[in-house]
Amino acid sequence: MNKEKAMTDSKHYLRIASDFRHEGEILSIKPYGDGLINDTFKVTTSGDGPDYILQRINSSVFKNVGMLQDNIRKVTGHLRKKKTEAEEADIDRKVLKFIDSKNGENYIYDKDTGNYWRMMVFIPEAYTYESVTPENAYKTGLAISRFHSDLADMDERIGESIPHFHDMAFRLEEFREAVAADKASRAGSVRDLIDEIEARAYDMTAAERLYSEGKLPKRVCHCDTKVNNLLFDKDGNVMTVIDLDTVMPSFIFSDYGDFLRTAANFTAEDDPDIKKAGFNPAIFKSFTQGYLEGAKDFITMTETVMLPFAVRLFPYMQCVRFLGDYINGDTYYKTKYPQHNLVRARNQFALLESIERYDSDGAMASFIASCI
Ligand code: ADP
Ligand code: GN1
Ligand code: MG
Repeated sequence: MNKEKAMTDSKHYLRIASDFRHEGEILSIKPYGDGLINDTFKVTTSGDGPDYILQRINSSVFKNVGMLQDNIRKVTGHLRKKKTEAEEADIDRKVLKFIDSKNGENYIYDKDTGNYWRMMVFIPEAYTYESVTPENAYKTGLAISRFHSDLADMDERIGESIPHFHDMAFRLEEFREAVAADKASRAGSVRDLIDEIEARAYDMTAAERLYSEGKLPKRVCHCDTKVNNLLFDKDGNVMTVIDLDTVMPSFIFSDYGDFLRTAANFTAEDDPDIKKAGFNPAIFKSFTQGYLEGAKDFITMTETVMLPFAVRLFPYMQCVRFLGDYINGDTYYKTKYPQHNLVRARNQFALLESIERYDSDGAMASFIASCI
C-alpha cells in the first residue's frame, strides 16, 4: 500500500472511531484478526480506560445491518442478564460490550463511503487460537452448550442476518446456479469436485426434510463457531464466544458441526497440502463429551442422533460454499491468491472423506451413545 493511501485510511478510521463514545484519546488503529468477511481493527487509547475493537461490517454479505445489530443487542443483553442473575464475576470479560455512537446508535453508517461500522470494548489478556488440544476441546464443548442453554429462554425473537445461512438445500441451489452461469469459466476445471458434491446432495439435505416434517427444531445458535471465534483466558478456559454476526435461529448441531470442522481438522481450512487435512478423533471425542455434558438438559433425541450428520455436513457445506465462490470468480470470501477458494474447497472435501472413512462403521454414533 502506498504511504499516501495509508495516511488517508488512518485519518478515515480515526474519524469513524471518534464518532463513537469511547474513553481516552485514540493513539492507534491497526488491522486485527483474520476474518474472511468483515474488517477488524484494534483501537488503542491513552489513560486507564479500555482499548476497543472497531469493525467495518461487510454490507454486501449482511444486507440488513439494522437487524444484525439488533440481533447482537438482544443476544448480548440476554447473556448479560443471565450472568448478572447468576451473580457471576467478571461479566465484562464474558459478554461482548458494544458502545454507542455519539448519536446514540449501535452502529454508524458513513454515507461518504457507504460503509457500516461498530465498536466494542477490547477484552484484555484474552487469547484466540487456530487449533485446540483435547483438554481445551472439552472445555469448548461445555462453553458452546452453555451458550445454547443461556439463550434457550430468550423471549425476544431474532432474525436471520443472512437468510438461509446454514440451509444446505438452499446452498445447493445457489451452487447449481453458479455452475450453470459459470461466470469465471472455471467450472470445467473442477468437474470432479462438482460430481462429488452432487453424489452426496440428497443425503446432505436430510436436516431440511426433517425440519419441514416438524421433527427438528430451530434454536438460537451462533452459526460461526470456528476455533478463532472463541476467547480463552490464560489457563485455556473459554471466556466468551465472539463474532456474533451470524447469531440466528438454526439447527442446534450447526455449532457442534462447525466447531469440529475447524478444530478436528489436522490442519487449517486453507492448507494447500491436502494430505494434511483429516479428521482428528481425539478432538471429536473430547469436544463431544463436553458438549453433551452441558446439553443434556435441553437436547432432544433427534438432535442427538443428528450429531454425526452435522460433523459431515459442515465440511461438505463449506466445500460447496468455497467452490461456489471460486466458480463465481471469488466475490464473497477474502482471498489471497487466485486459487485460494479452490484450495479451501479441496481441503474441506479431503476432511469430509476422512470423516466418512472414520465413521464408516458408525464410530461416532457409538461414541455419542457412550456419553449419554
Ligand atoms: P472477524 O473474524 O469477522 O474479522 P471477529 O469479531 O472474530 O471478526 O474479531 C477478529 C479477532 O479480533 C478475533 O479473532 C479476536 O482475536 C479479536 N477480538 C474480537 N473481539 C474482541 C474483543 N472484544 N476483545 C478482544 N479481542 C477481540
Ligand atoms: C466466514 O467471518 P468469518 O471468517 O468468521 C463465514 C463462515 C464460514 C467461514 C469459513 C458470514 O466466517 O460462515 O464458515 O468464513 N461467515 C460468513 O472460514 O459467511
Ligand atoms: Mg472471527
